[in-house]
Amino acid sequence: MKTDTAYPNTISDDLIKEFQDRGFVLTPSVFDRQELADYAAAVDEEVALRTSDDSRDVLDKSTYEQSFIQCMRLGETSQAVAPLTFHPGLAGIAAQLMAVPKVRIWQDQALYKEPGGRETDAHQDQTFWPIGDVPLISAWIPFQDVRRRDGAMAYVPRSHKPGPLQVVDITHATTPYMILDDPALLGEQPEWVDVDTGSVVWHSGFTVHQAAANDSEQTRRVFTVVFIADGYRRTKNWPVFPLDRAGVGVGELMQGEGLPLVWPSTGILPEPPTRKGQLTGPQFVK
Ligand SMILES: O=C(O)CCC(=O)C(=O)O
Repeated sequence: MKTDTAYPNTISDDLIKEFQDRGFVLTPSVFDRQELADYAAAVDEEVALRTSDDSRDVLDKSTYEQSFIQCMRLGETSQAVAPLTFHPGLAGIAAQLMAVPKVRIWQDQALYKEPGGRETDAHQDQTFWPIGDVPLISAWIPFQDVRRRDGAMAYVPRSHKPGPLQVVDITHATTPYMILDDPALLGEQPEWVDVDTGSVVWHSGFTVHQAAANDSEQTRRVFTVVFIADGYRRTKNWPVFPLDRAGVGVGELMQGEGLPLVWPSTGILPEPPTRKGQLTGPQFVK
């Protein structure tokens, strides 16, 4: 199969170094406004479909649901969203920032923070999953300009360096660990990042991050895509939908259905898996 190894978006050495030193970086103008508006419309449509039977007011939702409407793996259920999830430009940036030759999709999701929606508690992503220290990076792609009062993100500089800290239960099923007080962060404070439409903010799997409450009148519409380096093995047996669906056991390479290679790009969209996850929420179920 023909693969393309020329990056559609070449990232400067300075930005790569910034990401590796600080654990997050903003890449400006990854999408032009019209291209992103088309993707945004596709994601809006899929989120609307998946949540059509939920008319609850934000304040009547669970604490977790008040942080955002969460719809995962939209690229598997919407042909119009798939080109965003599997966008070679994004996958190529992920490969450059992680400095790895091959990249797989871990997940995509819409995180729509409603007006009046609460903050997203500070946490690390990678400690949620039984995947050890595989290089992992997340692209945070807002569909509109986002400032702190809209629900912007803040990242703790260099917080990826100590690796895994205590897991934060952002679902609030148990009291979440106050990770911002962890001594391993050496007193570093979260830095708020304003993002303009078309730009993308990237963070590493161990970077501590949070999002502000949405004090605006509009829903904060964000799409995220999480990438892992190819060639790493599952490290723990606790359940996780994408590895369990692909039949990846402990010690086996993380690959298979729903975990497609996206860099280098083949230019062909992957076949959607036959088994889909839950329509909303964190897709805990096997
Ligand atoms: O957008 C948010 O509210 C949280 C996003 C987040 O935690 C993530 O992308 O890892």
